[in-house]
Amino acid sequence: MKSDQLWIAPRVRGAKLPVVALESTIIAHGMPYPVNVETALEVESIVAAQGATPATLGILDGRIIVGLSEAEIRRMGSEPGVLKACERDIPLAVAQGRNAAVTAGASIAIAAAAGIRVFVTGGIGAVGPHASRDFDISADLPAIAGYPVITVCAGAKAFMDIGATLEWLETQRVPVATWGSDQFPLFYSRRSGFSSGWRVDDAEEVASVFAAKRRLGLDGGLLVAVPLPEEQALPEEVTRAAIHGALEQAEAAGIRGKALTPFLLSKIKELTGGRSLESNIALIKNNARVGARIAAALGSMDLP
Ligand code: PSU
Ligand code: MN
Repeated sequence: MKSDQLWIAPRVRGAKLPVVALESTIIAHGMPYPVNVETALEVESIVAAQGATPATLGILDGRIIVGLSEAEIRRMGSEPGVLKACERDIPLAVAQGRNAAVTAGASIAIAAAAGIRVFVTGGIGAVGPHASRDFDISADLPAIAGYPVITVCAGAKAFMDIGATLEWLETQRVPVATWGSDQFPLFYSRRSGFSSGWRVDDAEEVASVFAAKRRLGLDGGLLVAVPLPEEQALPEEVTRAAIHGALEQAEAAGIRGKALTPFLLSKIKELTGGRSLESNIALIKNNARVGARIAAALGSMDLP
């Protein structure tokens, strides 16, 4: 993607502080209004409070915007008909002058074009629960593997196939760190039963491995999975029961493709009596804190 095709907000273009990119699918399709808008604005404040500059990404009227204003975030979160754009949908949204929220993968592509090195989301899309039969592997994964951006998340969304996702990331040369834990998290819950093999306890270590990857001339990104603090996480059995119920309902209703993730998120919310949404809000804020610290650590390094 060419950087001259982006609308970079002046406060992002002129930023003296390191920039952290944020996505908008979580706003338009991942959470209900108005908590979606409130959360997006709070996440921006958290990034700013940690000494970094937040830049929420999205497409409005066909323009790819790096650094949505508060009013633009509100549009994203409340207007009907906002597309969910993964990377392949960006040209369509631009050519047709559409409003589109960008997924993690699309955000990573835009961040790379804008020269932003750190991207924060809630949970990435990954190898789907029936991938061996329906080939549903999120376009988030090849973006993480292909662009020089560090993605900070709470793991893959809980209904993904975590084991297969970690295998995919290894095949595609993505270093995967787990933050302060030996286990890869399960989005709303702290433990998935899988290890990534690399535990980190500080932002400098993440930054130094990314810097080494750049100096070695190796393309692509790095994934950091941050488990929620115990007090805010859902017990693993609550998450697993809700996933099971939600997947059954999706199957019965024949939900497929890009509609699946928003459907499952909202069913899981119903099945947990709203607790999953609370965890989702807590985890994105937690990830923002970690992402801003990594951006600050990177900011003091010389990166090729
Ligand atoms: N994280 C959340 N909620 C979300 C998403 C991430 O906490 O809704 C979005 C991201 O934009 C991610 C997308 O890219 O879900 C994945 O969709 P799919 O599984 O269809 O690729
Ligand atoms: Mn998918």
